[in-house]
Amino acid sequence: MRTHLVVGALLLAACGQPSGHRSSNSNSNNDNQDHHDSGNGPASVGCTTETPSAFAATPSSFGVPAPRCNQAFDWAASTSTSLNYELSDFTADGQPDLVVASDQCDASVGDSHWDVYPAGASSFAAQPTSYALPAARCNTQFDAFLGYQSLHYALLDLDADHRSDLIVYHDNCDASVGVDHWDVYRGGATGFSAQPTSYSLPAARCNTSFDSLGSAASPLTYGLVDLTGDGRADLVVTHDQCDASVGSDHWDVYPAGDSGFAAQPIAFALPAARCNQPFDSVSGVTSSLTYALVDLDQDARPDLVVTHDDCDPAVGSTHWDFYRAGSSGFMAQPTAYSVPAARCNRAFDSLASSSSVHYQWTKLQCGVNAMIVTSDDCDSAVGTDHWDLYTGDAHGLQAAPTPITLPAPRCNQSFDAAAENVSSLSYLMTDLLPGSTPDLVVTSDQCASDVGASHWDVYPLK
Ligand SMILES: [Ca+2]
Ligand SMILES: [Ca+2]
Ligand SMILES: [Ca+2]
Repeated sequence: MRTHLVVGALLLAACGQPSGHRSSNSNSNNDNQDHHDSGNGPASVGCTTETPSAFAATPSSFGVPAPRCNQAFDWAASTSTSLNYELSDFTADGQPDLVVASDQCDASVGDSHWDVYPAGASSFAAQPTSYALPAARCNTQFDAFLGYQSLHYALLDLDADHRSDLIVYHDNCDASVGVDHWDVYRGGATGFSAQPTSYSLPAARCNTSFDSLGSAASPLTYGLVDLTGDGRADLVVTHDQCDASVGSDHWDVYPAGDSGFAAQPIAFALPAARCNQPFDSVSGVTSSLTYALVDLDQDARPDLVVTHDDCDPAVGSTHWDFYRAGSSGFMAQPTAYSVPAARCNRAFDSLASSSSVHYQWTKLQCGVNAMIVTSDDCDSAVGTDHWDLYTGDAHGLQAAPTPITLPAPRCNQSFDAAAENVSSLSYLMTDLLPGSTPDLVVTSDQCASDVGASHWDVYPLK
């Protein structure tokens, strides 16, 4: 069963830096988890940026392990009952590895260990390496990448060492978890620590404890965002029903430290509300205002970016307004970030669009920001023979796009989206080969049965 789109895999690693854990967006819990990738530091010194112009015309073969439990590795992730796996970097070298969290044909996987197939130059290892798991707790095994039954857990690189840590943030059998601390099993070279470390939490606010990785619900809205720029996600309260100033003139930030979040928050200044909409969430799509946290000036702190404002039609049409993040808050006044003119009557007033024009905000090598247009209802060549790329600098996106030549369609399916998982062809853009440039990776092709069974086809971006 291939029903699992790895959205985070579209956000590509910065040059030479391992990407942080990419969260899986397929869970159906109500926590509104807001995982922010903390691995995108400033562009590396000496990193050379060249605007790419094409994917390779012919693919390279990248070996995948043999099918397990009658399930082929024919997509980037699977949550089927026979096999639960995903792409995630467990060797801290920046390349995503294939990690199996459960296998219906091998009960030890998900009980004592996960199986990791490290990625190499031209294949994943044929045989897996065991990655040790902590013992089950509250009658719950760690047999998935996140849990939300009696035990709530997820992967997050809490100590910024480029290895995912296993965070238990709620435990039906231990009421202290999620009240005064989270339990952290740190990720090491050969497994998670057998015993958890306590990671302290601030006191509950407005009768709400921090027993989730983020909440969009009243009375307390919070998320995990690295606002201090040290690579560790901080606990950020953006709305508090018991304190009206939070979400109106500042957010409360509890910086992440070695052994916990700070006990007392730092006030992080907010700009004034716009179009009657306060900035009371880490990202907002309301009827009047669309904004998100994006590091536009590449200083490792996410900036507050308004991409649409009903009260100012120029925003989203000629430019975005961004409020640069500093050490104690966002600037009070915005800076304009130019955006290209609308295409096919679709404005660039969002980070992604899947209507008449498909576009997606992304990161290229060296952490360069860019917008990729993968299809355009008014221009059929886009998505059949090329994508359009608008690269960004500190002031905005290019006004005119650079075409990126695509490989020829396969099995009658053209590459008209950044990721597609349909019956004839499955592909995604991710940084699979060593070298930190994005690759177009075909994981299955109904017209070529060996793809997904013995190898994936990889078209590097050049
Ligand atoms: Ca870690
Ligand atoms: Ca931080
Ligand atoms: Ca910034």
